[in-house]
Amino acid sequence: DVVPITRALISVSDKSGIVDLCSYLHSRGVELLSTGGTATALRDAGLPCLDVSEYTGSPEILDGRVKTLHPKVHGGLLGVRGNADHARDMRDNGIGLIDMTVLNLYPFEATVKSGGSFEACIENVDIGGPSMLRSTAKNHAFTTIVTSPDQYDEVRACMEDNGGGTTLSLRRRYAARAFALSAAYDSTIATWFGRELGDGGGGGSVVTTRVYKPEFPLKYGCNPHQSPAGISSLLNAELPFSVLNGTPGYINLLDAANAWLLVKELREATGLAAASSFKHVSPAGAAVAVPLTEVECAAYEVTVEDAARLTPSALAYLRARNADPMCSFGDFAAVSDVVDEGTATILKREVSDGIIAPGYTPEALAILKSKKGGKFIVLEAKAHYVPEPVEYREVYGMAFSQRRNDVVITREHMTRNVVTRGGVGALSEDAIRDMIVASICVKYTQSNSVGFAKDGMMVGVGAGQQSRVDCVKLAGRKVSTWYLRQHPKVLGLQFKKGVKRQDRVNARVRYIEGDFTDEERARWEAQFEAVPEPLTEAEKDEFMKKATGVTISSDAFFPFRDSIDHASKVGVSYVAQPGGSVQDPEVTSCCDAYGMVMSFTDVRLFHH
Ligand code: 93A
Repeated sequence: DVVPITRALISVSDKSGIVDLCSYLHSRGVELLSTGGTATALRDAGLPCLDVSEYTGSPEILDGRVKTLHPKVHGGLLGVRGNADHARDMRDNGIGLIDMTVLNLYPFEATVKSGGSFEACIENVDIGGPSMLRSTAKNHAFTTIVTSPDQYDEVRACMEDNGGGTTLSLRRRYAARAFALSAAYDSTIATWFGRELGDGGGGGSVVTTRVYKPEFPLKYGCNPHQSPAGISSLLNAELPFSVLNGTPGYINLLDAANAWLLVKELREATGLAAASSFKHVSPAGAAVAVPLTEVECAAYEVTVEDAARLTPSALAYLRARNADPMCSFGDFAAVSDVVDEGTATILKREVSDGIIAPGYTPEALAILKSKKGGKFIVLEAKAHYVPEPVEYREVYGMAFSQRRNDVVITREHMTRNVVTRGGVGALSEDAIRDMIVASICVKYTQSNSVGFAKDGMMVGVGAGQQSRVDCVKLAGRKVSTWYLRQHPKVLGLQFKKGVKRQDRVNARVRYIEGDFTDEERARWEAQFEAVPEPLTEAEKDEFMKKATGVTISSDAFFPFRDSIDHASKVGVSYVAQPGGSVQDPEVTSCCDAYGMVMSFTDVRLFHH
């Protein structure tokens, strides 16, 4: 399998590392052929090399457009060793064998990114490079194609171990990478061309191609029978995170991507540390670091030791996880800031699948790695990752493309068109913050969605309902539950020792709901030291009368006033929605009647 290298053709635009590699090749007695700029670089470093033009007997012509496109180059690369007919053809035409090509292509993408003119971009479409790349890769049984400086060390090591030759396995791997590079190069050109012709890269008459490189296989997709499954990144890009611990699954990664974007945007919009808790690709909770009240500390079971650990990240996480702790069971969490020991300690006791954050202190990482018998998923988000502006997905054989939802939600959206009576003057700073928090939250919630926020924290998220009013009812029920978890009777529940954390969470919710069957009641009561007094409807209503200052944000307009009527029952004072319904005037006067302040943001935030 080992083929010795006797002659190599070197033609690189990116010249990093090339002198080192060629010094090595020279030291092994390899004859170097090279093109214009590359030859100059090698000679400047004192390495002997033969110009391709001299080798072929044909000068570089047409401003370099034709330099290696010659039978002496391609014949030398494509000739099958040991084939008598090929040997004869080569002899008759004065063609010698070339065993290796070291090459990288004209920087087309960099030219586009640096704002090069149409003509400059076209001039940077490499023709001779991809031709040599394909010839060498096709004939990989005998020839070695090296396409990136990150391969130079490995090539050198392989030659060193194999008496100056390369192995078939290395040549095959490099050939596969070369073809992928060639495909990605053409794909980039095709996509750019499409955009230049005005199709936005997203349809029209011009073909848009994408080339992905597999990153890692997934155990299965949405369900165990959906195998194989995997995760890929664009060939010229990278994944937006790295895996520090555990094996993420398909839904974990969908959760992680959305959860991370949500906290990143919350952080940027409010300047506060943020956290989110995702289940089935919608947030169960999300929050920014606002201090807790004493009653909240009791309701969220914050211990005296916890109180000492409440860094901004820990605070944001505690709030996000305690918006709807029943739904957050087995969640995927995201934190906007470096995760510290305090946050990790508080997270460790929750039942959770994983976390994504921009970094971890060594202490925090050690704590998280020990969770779930070592299987807790820890992802490190690349904070400065910038995705392509157009995103794609496939469903039932159709490829959908759209511009990413890159709208930046700001206070401007909340303040420029306050349509209710008091105008913008009726909005407090806290209300503006909560409108932003709730709107960013619905941006990453499956539609239809509404979100209720209070004190920088989501206190009820309604996701994936076909009617808006159902969404409001569902999320409104969560707001009531959140409030009633702070009722003295709930705080006073005396659990027996040994009742687990999540069972306590669920038992409190059932106490608030109160609709037990006889069977269920007996089992529920068994968890307490003494049978709790019921929490009556009258007591709940009385307590909820104190609810106020809640914000609701909706991902699209309210088509009827019914949603506002329902929202009024859970203390809503502020409303953010895009507006644009024929019933806007009725909805506005309804808000006025309840004394609510409503902003039209003019941005619809559907998410699927
Ligand atoms: O202009 S080309 O399309 N025509 C060619 O015949 C050719 N041969 C090599 N581009 C060609 N190349 C490319 O030149 C290589 O792919 C490489 O990127 C670059 C190296 O040029 P130089 O050695 O002059 O810096």
